[in-house]
This record gives sequence, C-alpha cells and structure tokens, in this order.
Amino acid sequence: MGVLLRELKDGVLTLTLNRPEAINALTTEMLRELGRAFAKEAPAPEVRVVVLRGAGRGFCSGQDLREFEGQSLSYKGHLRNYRSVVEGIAALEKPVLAAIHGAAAGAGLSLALACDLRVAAADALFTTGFSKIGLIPDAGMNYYLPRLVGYARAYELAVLSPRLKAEEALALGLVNRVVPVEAFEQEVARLAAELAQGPTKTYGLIKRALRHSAGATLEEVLEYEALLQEVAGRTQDHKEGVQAFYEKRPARFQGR
Ligand code: T3D
Repeated sequence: MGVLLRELKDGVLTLTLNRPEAINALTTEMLRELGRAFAKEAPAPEVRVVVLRGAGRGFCSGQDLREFEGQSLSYKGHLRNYRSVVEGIAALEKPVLAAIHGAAAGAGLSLALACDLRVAAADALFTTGFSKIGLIPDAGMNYYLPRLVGYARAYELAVLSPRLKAEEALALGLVNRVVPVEAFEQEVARLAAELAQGPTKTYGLIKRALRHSAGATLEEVLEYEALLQEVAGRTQDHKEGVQAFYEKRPARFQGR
C-alpha cells in the first residue's frame, strides 16, 4: 500500500496519510503525492469534497525527522513540497475537511490549518512542535495560525508549543467541532456527505470571496463579492435552491 491512500465515493475524495508506524510523519514522497492529489485529482468534477485524514492512531506528526538525518538540507527546496500542498488546498474550489484524531503536530498541524474545516475527535492532541526542535513554524502555519486564533495566542502556541487537548483547541478556534471518539467516523462521514450534496460551485465562490477578503479593503471586498455573485446567481443550484424554497422542500443540488 502507498503512503497516500485515495478513495472516491459519492463525491467524497478521502485522502489518507498512510505511515501509521510514525504517526503519518510526512516524507517527500508523501508530500509530492498530496500535491498531485490536490492539483490533479481533486479538481475532477466527480469530486465535491475532500477529506484529509491519517491512518492508524493519529492524524500526522509533521515532517519525518528521520528523512534527512545527517544531511544538510536546503529548506527552500524542501519547503516547495509543502507549498504545493498548501497552495493546492487554497486553490481548490471545493471544501477540504481535516478529520483529526490523535496527534496533529508540526507541519501536520500546518496542513490541518490549511484545510477549510477541522473536525476533531475528543482524543485529538495539537502541538505546533517546531520550536521544540529549534525551528520556526512553516508549511503555511505563519499565515493560518494568527488568522485563526489572533497574534498573541499564535505567538504563545508557536513559542511555547504546548500540547493542547481537543476541547482546548476548540476553545481557541483551532478546530470547528469536537466529537466523541466513538462518534467521530460517523460525524466525519455525515459532514462530508452534507458538503458533497451542497451547491459545490457556490461553495467554491464562497471560498474565493472569504480568502480574497484576507488582504482586501472593504471597498475591494464589496466589489469582488458583487462580481462573484454574478456567477453564483447564474448557477443551476441557485435556481434549484429558490425553487425548493417556493415548494417548501429540501433543495437537490447538482454542484453546478
Ligand atoms: O526538518 C525539516 O524537515 C523541516 C520541516 C519541519 C516541519 C515539522 O513538521 S517540524 C515538527 C516535526 N514534528 C515533531 O517534532 C513531532 C515529533 N513527534 C512527537 O512529538 C510525538 O511523536 C507525537 C506528539 C506526534 C505523538 O506522541 P506519541 O507518544 O503518541 O508517539 P511516539 O511514541 O512519540 O511516536 C510513535 C512513533 O512515531 C515513534 O517511532 P518508534 O520509536 O515507535 O519507532 C516515533 O519516533 C515516530 N515519530 C513520531 N513523530 C515522528 C516520528 N518519526 C519521524 N518523524 C516524526 N515527526
């Protein structure tokens, strides 16, 4: 079996990091496969949501610290592999859901933060980890962490690198929801199915609008949202949503 498992079912592409013996520590091979999956496989029309998760007892322990043992590493070159994944997630106009159980550490946490939504099992454990080995956060954590939790908390998490339990991560806004361990699989499947049956094209436009707002003025946001609404307002799903409202029934979205 490969280091990245893929399963496509009912519009849900599940990508599973598969090195459970090292809590799915990330290798170059794994990152390249992930980059390819987000750039080449996830954009296919039959995919309507992507779930990123880990095999075995955790989500991801970050960069495999044994991969470059004894070598002098070019970080600039090495981090390009992370960049492709993080940019791939951001560019994908579909929801990307991180399903986190067990540990999410270092660049594993960075990847989870780069996703659009995070569901955590009650046994999840979060740590930035980088400073514990004398590194600064990377793989996009410097972008996402302060945006999610604010500067002071991001600084504290990056510098002191505490181990946070799932409920603490929820209180900080690092994850969207925490689910009991025994209900985790079911809740991930339920949420993924809900997203896969949604107005996919519109979800993509929502992602674009929200991401654009991070670096824009109010005037630019108002301008851009009007532009995107021109597109959303012409989708089949908008028509269907309004029709379903008139007919007092649930909408049947086709994702276009
Ligand atoms: O250098 C660069 O490439 C630059 C890029 C850096 C990006 C980063 O991600 S830096 C941060 C790297 N990650 C870490 O520092 C986290 C290291 N791991 C841990 O702190 C803990 O393992 C966990 C909190 C994730 C889980 O703890 P626990 O007690 O549940 O498991 P464990 O016993 O520590 O680990 C189980 C096995 O996984 C163990 O292997 P063994 O002894 O059974 O053969 C352990 O060595 C291995 N493992 C865990 N994390 C990594 C790893 N192997 C390689 N790389 C890892 N990151």
